[in-house]
Amino acid sequence: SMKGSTAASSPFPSDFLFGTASSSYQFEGAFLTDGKGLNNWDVFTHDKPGSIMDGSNGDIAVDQYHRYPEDLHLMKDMGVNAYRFSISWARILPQGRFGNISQTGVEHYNKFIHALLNLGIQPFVTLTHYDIPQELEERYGAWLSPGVQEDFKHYADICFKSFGDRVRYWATFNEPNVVAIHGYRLGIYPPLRCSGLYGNCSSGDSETEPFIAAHNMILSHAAAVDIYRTKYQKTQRGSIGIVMNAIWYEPISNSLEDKLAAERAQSFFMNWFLDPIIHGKYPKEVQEIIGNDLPVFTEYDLEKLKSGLDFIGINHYTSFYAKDCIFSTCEGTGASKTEGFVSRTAKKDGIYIGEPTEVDWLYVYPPGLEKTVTYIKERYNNTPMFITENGYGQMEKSNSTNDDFLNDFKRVDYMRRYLKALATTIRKGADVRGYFAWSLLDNFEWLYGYTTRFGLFHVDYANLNRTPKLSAAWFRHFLAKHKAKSFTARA
Ligand code: GBH
Repeated sequence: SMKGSTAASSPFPSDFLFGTASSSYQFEGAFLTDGKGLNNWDVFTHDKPGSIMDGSNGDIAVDQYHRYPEDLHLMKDMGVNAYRFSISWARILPQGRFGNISQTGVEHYNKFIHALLNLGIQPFVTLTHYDIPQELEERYGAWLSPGVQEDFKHYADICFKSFGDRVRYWATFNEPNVVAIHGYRLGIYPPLRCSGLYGNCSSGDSETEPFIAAHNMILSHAAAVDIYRTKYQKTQRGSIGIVMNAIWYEPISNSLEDKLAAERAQSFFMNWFLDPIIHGKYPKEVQEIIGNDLPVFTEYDLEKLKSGLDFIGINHYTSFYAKDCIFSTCEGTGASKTEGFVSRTAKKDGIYIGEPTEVDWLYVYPPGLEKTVTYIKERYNNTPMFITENGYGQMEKSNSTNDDFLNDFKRVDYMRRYLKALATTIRKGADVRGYFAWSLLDNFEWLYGYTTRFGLFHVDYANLNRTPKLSAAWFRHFLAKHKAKSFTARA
């Protein structure tokens, strides 16, 4: 039998955070309400509605800006003890550091945080989840310029000062790896920069700009952590980390070449950010392959990077196979230098890595969660981790009815199996401290608009009514069982 626990006890520690995750642009709506400035996603969705599957935008989204009291009660009833959300930078600083703080913006989040704490729900706050003030793009090209580090530091400082007495968990970025790749290599997220075989952008350079943007994001993270450590952490006693998108890459064969390819896939996707922040340097493979196109950290930068982080946030949904494209040819897959000469596929010998879903990038492979956590645990010396997102999406069809969505037994099955895999890694010693389901509600799913639903609660877009799906009831039951068991374990 297991050390320190009984058969009846929960594998999740009693202070484990269980919640749902969200982001400002996908949830809030309230487009220009109370002095909010324009952000990059406002401008993108308004200028290029054809880029979004249903031509929609986040102007109203699910109106959480106004409807949060109802949403907090849904959470409370479900029995969660934490909520992950992001602050809209342009609501706090409509013009970045080139204008004033919006007091109404600050007040909104004060009320919001207060309401969460009143219900015993811990705020887990992300500073930027893809959306940034448009002003920064227009002034100097945002992430492409070192000037952005000053802006991010200024913004972070205001957030720590305004909310830090009540916030225990801060994440600097949500998925900076996705921003760098989608915004500067593929050119499909703002600021839509790319070149060559990657897309048909009018400007950008897919081979160099992703690395410049990433470099400035890494240094912006470091600047924010540095200011938290020097000015706030001693008195506020919170922790600060970063949230990465983490895909499990399974070598497509047992060959050494494919094993190395899977390792390179991690280095070009995740370690690209975590290595500099935790180990003070870019991964060896990235240095070797990108060479002179990889920006270099100065002595001053290296000093700042020593601030590191307190936890790693992991957004994990899916797994893929990785195939080597250095020693073998990968014709037609576009797996070039910029992604480390790895090609990613969902199938091996005609069989999917996990059950495909209605979402074209999402395959159900629960062992991928355990393998990802173990990989991060080993590479980063068991730094505390949170599963900051995990979830299952379903597509709206022309003949869909609300009932098709409410009876979401496939989402229940997904969550049950992924949580079981998480329990296994925790039993084996991984220091994972929380799990956030993506998402509380159906919401604005970026390029997929409102056509893809990830919520535990269904949103009827005709009236914004929220209705629990089977998964909400299941999660509630799961949490009650966990609480009972952790109580037994402590008793
Ligand atoms: C997360 O991104 C986001 O943090 C969250 O805002 C979002 O709503 C949620 O997932 C659900 O999508 O290039 O083949 O990967 C997950 C990472 C990155 C997955 C973009 C979908 C596009 C297809 N996402 N990706 S692919």
